[in-house]
Amino acid sequence: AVVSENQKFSIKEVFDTFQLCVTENKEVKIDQYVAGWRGLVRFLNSLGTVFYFIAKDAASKIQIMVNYRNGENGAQYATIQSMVKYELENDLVDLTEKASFPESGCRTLLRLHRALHWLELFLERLRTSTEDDKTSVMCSESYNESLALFHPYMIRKASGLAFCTLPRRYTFFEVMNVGTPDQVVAMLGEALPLVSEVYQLTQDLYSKHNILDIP
Ligand code: 1PZ
Repeated sequence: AVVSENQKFSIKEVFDTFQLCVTENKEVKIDQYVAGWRGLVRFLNSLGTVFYFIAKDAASKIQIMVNYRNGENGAQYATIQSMVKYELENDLVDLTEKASFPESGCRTLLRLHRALHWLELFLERLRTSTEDDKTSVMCSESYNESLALFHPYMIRKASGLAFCTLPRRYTFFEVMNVGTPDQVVAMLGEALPLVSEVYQLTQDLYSKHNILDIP
């Protein structure tokens, strides 16, 4: 029992991974970014099969990034900064409409990046919530302020239905496997600035290169 307790997945590992993303000169390492996302997908899958369509899309985007890293130009994909430079300089990104590069690294990572903004908003709501607050409401409010702006009606509808199945706050905190609700709140307080930093560094980079609207 002790062994399985120890091996039980904790959401804290995910945030530790995001912390490892940022290099000394404030670049974002793709291996760690992707590893952080893997953990999030794992957590999402533990919430139930209704989230399968979301987890599946995230997993396929993670795979695209892993394939770039393992490919012949893998070294160019070491950080988000080096990837953006490489893909833009070599015209490997469809900037205005989908054409030759429907799965460019820049485009794929932008999808995950937008989802990271949702995560940031959601975790902040969780952190400042009280016992009777509903996770489904916190989740959909965060979604409506972020990802929903980029999603068509059908996806918004399906997401809304999935959110309704989220467990209540107490159970949700238990699934996070960090400890008591107080410990979860404390952990969120430490983790959020890390997620925010990764989000902001990426946002600034994409904004500087004017690639926040890659189709
Ligand atoms: C705790 C509850 C988790 C709720 C997750 C909230 C996010 C809802 C996102 C719904 C995505 C639905 C499926 C696919 C959508 C894709 O069309 C888009 C755009 O990609 P494109 O079609 O342009 O290739 N994909 C995305 O926006 C990426 C979505 C990633 C979602 C990751 C959620 C991570 C959850 C972490 C849990 C703590």
